[in-house]
Amino acid sequence: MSSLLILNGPNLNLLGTRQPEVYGSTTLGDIEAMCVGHVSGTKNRITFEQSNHEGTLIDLIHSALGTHDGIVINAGAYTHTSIALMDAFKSVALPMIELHLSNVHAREPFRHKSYLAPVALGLICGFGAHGYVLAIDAMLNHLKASA
Ligand code: CA2
Repeated sequence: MSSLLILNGPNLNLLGTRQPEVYGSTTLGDIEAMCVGHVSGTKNRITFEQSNHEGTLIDLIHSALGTHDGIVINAGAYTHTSIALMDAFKSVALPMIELHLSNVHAREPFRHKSYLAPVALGLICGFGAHGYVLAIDAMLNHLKASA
């Protein structure tokens, strides 16, 4: 059995309500239900969180130690700016997957930089909401293989 923390950063609470041409029409609530449904019937568990605040995300990463086995994060724009989030992942040393709905490499150059990528197990981007399911499966597979 594995326990995963799925973290969502700034503005992702607005998913499905604005810019559907970029981010789709699925809400974050729909994505959470999809993730919960994906692990239901297994012994694996997920906790789904969203915050617009860098410090809150860092607190959640710290509290994952001893509680969760791996973290999937869509850090939103903090991906491209936050050394503090990178340090938090370095300090807890839990396996982490960086996730984006959009293909950040096909977008503006400032979205090509990630402070999280160097400390991530791997990256998933460009598959919209389905990326969350891909990330859960990738993390569960990694945890099983390294048990
Ligand atoms: O593609 C992704 O998942 C991103 O992490 C989304 C971030 C963006 O800054 C990253 O470069 C890529 C933005 C999230 C904003 O979400 C909104 C959703 C609906 C309406 C407005 C913003």
